[in-house]
Amino acid sequence: MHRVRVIDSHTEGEPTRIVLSGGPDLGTGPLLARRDRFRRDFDSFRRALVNEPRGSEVMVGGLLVPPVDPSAVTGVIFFNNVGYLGMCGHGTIGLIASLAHAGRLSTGPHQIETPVGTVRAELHTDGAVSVRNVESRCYQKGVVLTVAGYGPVSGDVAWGGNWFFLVNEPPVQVIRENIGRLMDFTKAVQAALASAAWTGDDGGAIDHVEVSGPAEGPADSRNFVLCPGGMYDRSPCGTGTSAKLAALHARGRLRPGQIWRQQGILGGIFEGVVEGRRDGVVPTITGRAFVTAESELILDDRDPYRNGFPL
Ligand code: PYC
Repeated sequence: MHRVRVIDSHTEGEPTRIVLSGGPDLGTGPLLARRDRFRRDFDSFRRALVNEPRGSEVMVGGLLVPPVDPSAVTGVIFFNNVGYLGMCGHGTIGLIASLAHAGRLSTGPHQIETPVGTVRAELHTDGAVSVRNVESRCYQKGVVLTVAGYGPVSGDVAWGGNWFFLVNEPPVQVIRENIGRLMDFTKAVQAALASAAWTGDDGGAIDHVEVSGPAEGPADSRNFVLCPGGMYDRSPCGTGTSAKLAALHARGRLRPGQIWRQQGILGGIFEGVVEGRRDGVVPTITGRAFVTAESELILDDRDPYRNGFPL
């Protein structure tokens, strides 16, 4: 019997499961190397934590690891139903809410190390969390991808802690009633990206697809984000919003300091703002998370589904 202590939360509807104890020991050194070790030696732990029957395909996990720089509150490696993430915006908001719930941090700014860089997260007195993300950039503007069943689709390729293809004029209206059609379209885009073997400027796979359209109420835009494991983000997606802000800035549609309210497909809003940089922007995303459970998971060696269902 192996026991794992976790705190679950959701950020604008998107779930996060933070592993407080019972996770694999990944040793020391850069977080990118520790992420590779996680993938190589402990991938069954990832599957056990986030997939059914203990989790759900949409859940993002976060394994806490000792930071390289002791002034950081923690390091974290985010993972999902199929693999590992660079950064995760909604997950970082969930992480801060979870650590505050566990009495491990209080209001104010905190440094968090991720495999793609250190981010700063500030817990505000009203419970909202602002995440100053890694530097984000628009790598390609207006590139055209041929998508089976849809024809040529124009989009921008941008980094916000993960790689995104941002569709410029989606053929499907971005409204909740269209989630099924948005899934079909973005999965076709994802397949086209994979078969074209397009990558970001660091060779990383462009594995997230984001479409945007007009929003309701006080937001500037509403999005729908398809994640690599074929699930859609219930929140406006922190790294997706960062990539979008980088693309807007590159197109001259967003000034440093100007507030952008990004709505997700379920209606939740992240507020974003950027600082200008030579090759991109540093985005800060603000949102809220709520703790939904603190529990101990049991991984029983006799259980045929100890590590989730066979693929
Ligand atoms: O909020 O950055 C995010 C995220 C990435 C994948 C799911 N959520």
